[in-house]
Amino acid sequence: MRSHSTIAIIGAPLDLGAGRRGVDMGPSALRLAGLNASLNSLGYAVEDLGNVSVAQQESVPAGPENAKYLPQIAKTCTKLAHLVRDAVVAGHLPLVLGGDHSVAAGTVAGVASAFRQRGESIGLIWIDAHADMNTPESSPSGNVHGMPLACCIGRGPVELTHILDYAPKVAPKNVVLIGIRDVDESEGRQVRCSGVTVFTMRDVDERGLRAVMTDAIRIAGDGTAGIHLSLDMDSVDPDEAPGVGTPVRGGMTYREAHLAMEILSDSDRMVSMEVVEVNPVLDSRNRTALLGVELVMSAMGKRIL
Ligand SMILES: [Mn+2]
Repeated sequence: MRSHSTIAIIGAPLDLGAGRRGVDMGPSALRLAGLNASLNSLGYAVEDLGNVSVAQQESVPAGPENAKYLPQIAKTCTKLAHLVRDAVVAGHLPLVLGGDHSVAAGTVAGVASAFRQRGESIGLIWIDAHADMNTPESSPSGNVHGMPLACCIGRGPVELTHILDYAPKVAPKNVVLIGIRDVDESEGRQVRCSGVTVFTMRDVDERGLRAVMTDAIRIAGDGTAGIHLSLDMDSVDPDEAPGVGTPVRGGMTYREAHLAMEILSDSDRMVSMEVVEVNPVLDSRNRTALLGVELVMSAMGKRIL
């Protein structure tokens, strides 16, 4: 018996947090890859809420050099947080389609806040090539998509840490970062003192994904009402997922990525999910979005047999 029968899809075509353009087409690419019908085929009712509105990059000032487009990103993330919270309160499983990874500040705020109203907390599994734990003070680029995990644990610009008026959204002891292989130097210091559990690609190589995911689910699930999965498509090796803004060699294989989703699905602890950083401009025949849909399917319970 599944704990959710309806999936609420919310597109967040945000590209203001990324250094390269095109990621705003991510939600279209994922829908075009057959997302909604695929979820239907697994037996879910799908409620597609469309896309949240996003400012057009050409029509707004870039704003602060160390956190570009911060006011506009905060506005979109706040709208997204409300939609996500309402979906959780309605008993649905929200599935957010990015957009660059800064949308996670909104998604996580919405999910966490819905459970907080019931006196409960959530855990967070963040699968990514990067740590996304920069702050405006540490960021070499000023691109906000390198900051959302820091925001979720209460570090960073108040416009993002305090969406829905409180922080942190998730306790660091319930946050697990998996798959990283490219960390900025000053960001690395912030990761090490954050209290977040990190499994780098070396851990995945040495211990295997089964062991890493088992630990991750235990840590993110410890004392929490459920787990949010934030899946950055750049976690997968660029050979399989070329359509991302910041590809890094040495990522998860096709099967490792599926296995991570299958193990999380088996746990029945996932309460919400997002897929981010699909960039059709950099992709080849939409294969990164097609893989994204496949991974969503595995996370939502599709089995080989
Ligand atoms: Mn990311």
